[in-house]
Amino acid sequence: MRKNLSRKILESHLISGNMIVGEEIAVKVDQTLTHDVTGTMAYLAFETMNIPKIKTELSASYADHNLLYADNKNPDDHVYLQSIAKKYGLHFSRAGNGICHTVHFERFGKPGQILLGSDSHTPTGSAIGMLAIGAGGLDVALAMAGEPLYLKMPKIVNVILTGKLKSGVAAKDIVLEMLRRESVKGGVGKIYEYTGPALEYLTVYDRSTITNMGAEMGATTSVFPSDECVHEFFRAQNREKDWKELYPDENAEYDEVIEINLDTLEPLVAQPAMPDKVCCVSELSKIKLDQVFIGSCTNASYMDLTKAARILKGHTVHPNVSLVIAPGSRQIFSMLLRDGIIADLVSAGARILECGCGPCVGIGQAPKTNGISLRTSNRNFKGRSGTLDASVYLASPEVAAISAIKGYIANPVLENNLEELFKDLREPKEFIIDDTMIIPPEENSKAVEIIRGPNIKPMPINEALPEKVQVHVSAYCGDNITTDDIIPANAQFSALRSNIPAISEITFGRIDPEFVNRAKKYKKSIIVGGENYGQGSSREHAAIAPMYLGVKAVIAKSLARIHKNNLINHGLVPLIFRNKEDYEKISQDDELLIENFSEQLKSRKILVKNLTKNFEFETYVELTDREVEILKDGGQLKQVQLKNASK
Ligand code: MIC
Ligand code: SF4
Repeated sequence: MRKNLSRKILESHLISGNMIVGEEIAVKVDQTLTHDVTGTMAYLAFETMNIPKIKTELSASYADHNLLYADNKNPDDHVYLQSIAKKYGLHFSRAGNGICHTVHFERFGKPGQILLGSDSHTPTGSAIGMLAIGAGGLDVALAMAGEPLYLKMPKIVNVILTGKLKSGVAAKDIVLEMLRRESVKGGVGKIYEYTGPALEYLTVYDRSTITNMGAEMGATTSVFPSDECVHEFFRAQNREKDWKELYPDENAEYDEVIEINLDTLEPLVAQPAMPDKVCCVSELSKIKLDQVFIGSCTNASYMDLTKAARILKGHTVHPNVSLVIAPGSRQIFSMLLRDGIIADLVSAGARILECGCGPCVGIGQAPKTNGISLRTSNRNFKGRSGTLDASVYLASPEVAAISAIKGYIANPVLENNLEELFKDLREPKEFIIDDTMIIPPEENSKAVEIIRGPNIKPMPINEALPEKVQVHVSAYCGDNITTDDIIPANAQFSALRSNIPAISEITFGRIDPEFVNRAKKYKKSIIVGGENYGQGSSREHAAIAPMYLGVKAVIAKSLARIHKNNLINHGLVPLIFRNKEDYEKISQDDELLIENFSEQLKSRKILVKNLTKNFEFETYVELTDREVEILKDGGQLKQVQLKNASK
């Protein structure tokens, strides 16, 4: 068999299973990453495992999301994470050092390795020829404890890129084109593997924009080969020893093929409020803007911001627009400062934020009432910017910069001097290397004390699966419900990530403010969802908080990969409608009954009685035997507890 790159990496890490599409495989994890909004839960879980040191080759913990210190919560969490890193042998990237995904591939990623991260955009790292995969915090904790990663063998889809982008069209437009074609659920169960002659024109940062937003299609990951361009990048990072060449075999076999001719691409934009609502900028009427944000783990590289600066130089941001910019990492920030680019941005009226996630996830810089914001980030879900009535568009830094000047969403290709403006721009040959904001692991850490602030509450653990579940429908949701809908993120809510009792109070808060009272009234309940339930962020709070409020299971038309795993990990049964029409027959507050739950789970066919409407319908589960056992025990942590108790 002529092997593709993804298969080669998976095979070299295979611990068990057959690499047949859809079958469960277990692979060794070399590296992990966590950050401050998923890390606390991951380490609270890790602490319960009683393991003296992490067992991965390298694990890194980042402080990059919760950077606003409005009260004690975020700084307390950062102190906790730093003490955990010291105790268990992790690298700790301090607040100010940059966004986890960017810093990780700059300083730690290695071609050919497997990285597991408790963030849905972990695939960003696959830009350098590693397989970087997003997961819930508990999966990452287990990987740090030396457990393999279990995943369904994905389909490997070859995306062949031909042609060349014209000036003003960017890597962002390639991935927006993918979203236009594939939709927010088109990537579920797939790895997109990029090849083709156009790769020679795409830098590592361009590639990282594309691998980053593979997450928006629900893909397991997206990967590029480790070619000469990646080699150059490792040289520039002074990490040549970590580089190795990695390509798919010639004429490698793939499960599907997609071709994109870059000559034909135009600047694209994702319209509110889904990343796949993509159209050409030129199709839009002049949409007036209140805010432009250039930043996030998708598009905050040296070249992204340099191109924006070139466009902005000599102009002032439109009087009605607030332009905010956050460099992706301290390395990028330092180089932009050195080369006078920040000065150009500031002269044009840009507001510079610290290196971190910030506005991308509603942590500061919310738009005004009914505000219209254009962003280079990756998600434009309703409410994610911090206000429910905002309309958020997603586009490249080039579109963002020209639009910030004009005051409406504008097409940079129509600016006839762009080619000239970008003519001499090259990725730097050397980067500023300064790891002083990364605290390396400590050798002798036995005496290290874990420091816990008052906001850090223990991880709640589920009960064993009840045999009879007689529950009410506490939430009845439509299609494409995101984990942002289930657990909203913004400056205020993200500060509650280490406190499940507190954060559970905002479950579904933005879309269904009565949910929490309803769930509490029913004590035990079930959620009904449409297609692609739980898409988006990896936040396992979207499983833990409902579990804490007594939710026993979710019945949906289909489920997003990471969220489904999070449900299983925390003991909530992920049921799928056998006949999608049955979804319509159920209403909120209906009383449902499932009997002989564990027996039915084993058969994978679960009959549910609707006691309110007096009919029965069939659901099924796509679970391995291992997952059935986890659910019967009440989740992974409960299972570990049971195993420890029987020793
Ligand atoms: C996001 O982009 O939504 C986040 C915040 O980075 C999340 C992590 C989380 O909310 O726990 C993600 O992408 O997984
Ligand atoms: Fe941070 Fe936004 Fe990237 Fe999530 S998507 S890691 S919030 S920058």
